[in-house]
Amino acid sequence: MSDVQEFDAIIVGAGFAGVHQLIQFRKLGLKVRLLEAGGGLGGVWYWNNYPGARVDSENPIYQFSDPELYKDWNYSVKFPDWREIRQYFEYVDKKLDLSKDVSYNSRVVSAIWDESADRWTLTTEAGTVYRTQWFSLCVGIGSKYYIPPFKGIETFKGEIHHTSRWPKDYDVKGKRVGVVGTGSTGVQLIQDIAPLVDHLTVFQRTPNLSLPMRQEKLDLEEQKKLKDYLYPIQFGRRLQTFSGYLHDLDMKPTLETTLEERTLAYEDKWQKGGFHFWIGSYGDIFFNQEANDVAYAFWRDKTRARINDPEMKEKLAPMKSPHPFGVKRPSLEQSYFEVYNQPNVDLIDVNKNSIVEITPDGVRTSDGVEHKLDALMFATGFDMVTGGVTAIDIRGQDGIPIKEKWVDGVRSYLGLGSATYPNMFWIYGPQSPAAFSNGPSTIEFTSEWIADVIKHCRENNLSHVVAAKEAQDAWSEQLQQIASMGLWTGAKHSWYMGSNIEGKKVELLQFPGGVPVYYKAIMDSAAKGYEGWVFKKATTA
Ligand code: NA7
Repeated sequence: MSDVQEFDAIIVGAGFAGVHQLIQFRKLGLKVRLLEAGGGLGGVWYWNNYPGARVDSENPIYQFSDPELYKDWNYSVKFPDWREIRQYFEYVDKKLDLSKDVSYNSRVVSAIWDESADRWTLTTEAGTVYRTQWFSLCVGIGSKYYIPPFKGIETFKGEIHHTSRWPKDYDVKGKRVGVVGTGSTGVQLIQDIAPLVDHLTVFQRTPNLSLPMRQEKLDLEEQKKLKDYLYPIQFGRRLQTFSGYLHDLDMKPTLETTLEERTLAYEDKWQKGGFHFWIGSYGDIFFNQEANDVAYAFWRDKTRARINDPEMKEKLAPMKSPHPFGVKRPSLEQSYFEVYNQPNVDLIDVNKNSIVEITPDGVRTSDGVEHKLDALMFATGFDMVTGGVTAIDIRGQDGIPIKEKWVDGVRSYLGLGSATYPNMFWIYGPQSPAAFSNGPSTIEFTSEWIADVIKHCRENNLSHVVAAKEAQDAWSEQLQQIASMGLWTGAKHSWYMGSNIEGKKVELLQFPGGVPVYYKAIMDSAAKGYEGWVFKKATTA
């Protein structure tokens, strides 16, 4: 065991969460190491380099709120692409000299708790072993990609990839490209490559109820002026809105508005773009089907007007909603629907013509047609929210892997940790607001909460802290109870519910009560002496 590396704290994952956690742990004076599977900082922005990959959160709030960091950084657009976000991470890295505490290309495969020593042993794929008292999982919600087990997949002769492993510098110009999946990734990829390819064949299972992004250039001088007086207010505002954005849900019931009133409101949100029409509009779309139908009708009519062919209109924006609007995550698009007016683009509805097999030359559908392709790209998503956690063999006090524990459903307390897994926390993971919120908004206060509880342990000679089972059961049940009031189950396949992955337990995986309620819940627990958490006294002072 001589080459075991000892640390106070190990962080796994170097996206927004891991980087913030590293900064916090340094402030505490911990001897800390961040282990990252990729070759750079950025998390999803390190891996997702497909053409068109860009964030759907709008700036200035898709960055850290520390004035020392934002004072010298300026995004060029409201919704930056992966390149610019990676530049942002490089900037933060340089400014804070982060990489000296990071081990890249280090994928953690197991984490085993040693109760007698109150320490975790983490092992990487390459066999490097680390021991640590504190263990923070910052693996994000989309780190384990998913390709459905299509027959014949190994026989395809052309380029075949999941979108999160897009081949570097792969040029689609003049190629016949197939894309399976029309989630957020598919929409971004399709609209970007459609003007370049020779032919595009899109395989769609569920139409994406995408919203107009309305991208904007950000003026440098204007940004500089706003930093002094407006940014602090905007960053503060993130804790007061349902999703940690600057806009908020309107809690007035849709059907209590007049037709004129709501049409004006809808039009306003539509013109503002981004998520305004979704999580900046009437909140009852999430639990009132009638209200939801009204919002869907507005979306549908706006969208159909952009599509020329009547059959295409019905495939992309059907008269009857494929599922309640907004219970699957809408993508933000810029020219997505116009793509389908191009003569070189086919849209295959796999509900009517399912994918029977992948052949050496393309994809055969159930109508017998072989769609000839040079490249086949799977925009088929991820084992979202839980996949990054359960991919690691994590064993706590009873030695049972967390993957097994969660077969019948996620169990967590406050979306921060789980009973029998002491000193292990996660940020932006299962049963937290995660992707129901702007990432950095939730990440920052959660990361601070974890640093605070560690500080509390160190000041009070406590060697470990673990979620109490009763508190965990109450939290998990309350979450599913709130979920049951909503329309979430109205979508057949949805990563929000885990129903995008065959055999995965169907349940809401994120906390649906909004950022302010979540923030209050975790802060209340801390204020009441960390109610719901159990501490162990250290044997030595
Ligand atoms: P998503 O949103 O899970 O989208 C995956 C897409 O792949 C979606 O359109 C699926 O259809 C489709 N899919 C999955 N399996 C199949 C099969 N077997 N046949 C045909 N089509 C299939 O993943 P993304 O990467 O787009 O986005 C993930 C999140 O990352 C995103 O929401 C952001 O928060 C960032 P379905 O809709 O399930 O019918």
